[in-house]
Amino acid sequence: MNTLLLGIGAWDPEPWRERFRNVLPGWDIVLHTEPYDRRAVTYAAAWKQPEGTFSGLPHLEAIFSLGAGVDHLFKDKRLPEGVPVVRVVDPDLTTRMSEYVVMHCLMALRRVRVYDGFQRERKWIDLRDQPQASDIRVGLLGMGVLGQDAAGKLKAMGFPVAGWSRRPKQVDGVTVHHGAEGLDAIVSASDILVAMMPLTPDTAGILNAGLFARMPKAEAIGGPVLVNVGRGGLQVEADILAALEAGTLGAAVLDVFETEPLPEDSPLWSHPNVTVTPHNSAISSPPAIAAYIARQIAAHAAVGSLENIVDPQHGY
Ligand code: NDP
Ligand code: OXD
Repeated sequence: MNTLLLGIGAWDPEPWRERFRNVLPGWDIVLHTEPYDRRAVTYAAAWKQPEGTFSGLPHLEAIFSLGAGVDHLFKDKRLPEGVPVVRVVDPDLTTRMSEYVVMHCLMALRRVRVYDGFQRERKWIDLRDQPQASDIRVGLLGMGVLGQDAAGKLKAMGFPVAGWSRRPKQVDGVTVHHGAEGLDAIVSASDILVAMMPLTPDTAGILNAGLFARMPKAEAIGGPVLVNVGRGGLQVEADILAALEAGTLGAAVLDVFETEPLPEDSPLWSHPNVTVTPHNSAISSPPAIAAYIARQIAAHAAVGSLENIVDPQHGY
């Protein structure tokens, strides 16, 4: 019997087993925590699996991440070489991510947190010096599927948008910088910086004190704003807190963290200029993800094709 192995470390795997049973009738859906025939496994799906889950599977054809990111897979030193790794690309996820990014850029523009504070203190204060969206530059670190969608929607709201990618890239109406040499150009010209890139050896810890110090003063919105929806490993949280204290950063909107769930004693929870969300800026429907993976398995079995394979050399 065809077997799909689920290597799910961070969530309850049983609802996933049920979803896959619905879309892969006749398949055996097994969990890494239970006994199963390793020779029967042809495909695997994963979210934060334990190290070595996918080694010693002689007939494994492909591994599917249950999310858009694949850093959880590539940090497994025993990931089998030569087996394609596929990530989620889903229009629903992309739309939700753009909603989050546009919403937080608008909230920063309109000083929503500041007015919330005034309201709590029953203070009728009008800051008056209201900038326009066209005054506030948004830089998107990462111009892939998510970055490009957000860029279009931010532009529609009137924000000047620039992007940053690893390789040179043409995107209509957006200046895209690239590579290490392009980083300074985008950082020094972004009042709001949105990290929408994968966690790889090249990007780990990139959101640090040195980078915040290069951002403009962005006085019109009370200081430059960092938004991180990529991965927690991109940011140095101690540097974010220090930059907020020093005024180098005006605010931070964080959906992802060095440690998830964010530990209860993290000072980020209670900082007045930090917004914390629980890695849900862009959740997508689990049944839609199971259906997407089942479609890919059918196409691969029939004609050998797979979409959205990641490049193991670059880790995304
Ligand atoms: P893509 O692979 O489509 O895009 C990644 C972008 O990052 C590309 O533009 C790529 O450059 C750029 N990039 C990668 N490495 C570097 C580097 N070293 N220097 C400069 N740019 C780099 O991914 P998606 O847009 O679909 O997703 C991005 C990330 O968002 C995911 O990897 C995941 O970590 C995160 N995510 C978070 C979610 C959440 O709920 N918080 C939900 C979904 C995704 P190039 O174009 O040259 O390849
Ligand atoms: C992710 C996702 O990769 O939720 O974070 O898809």
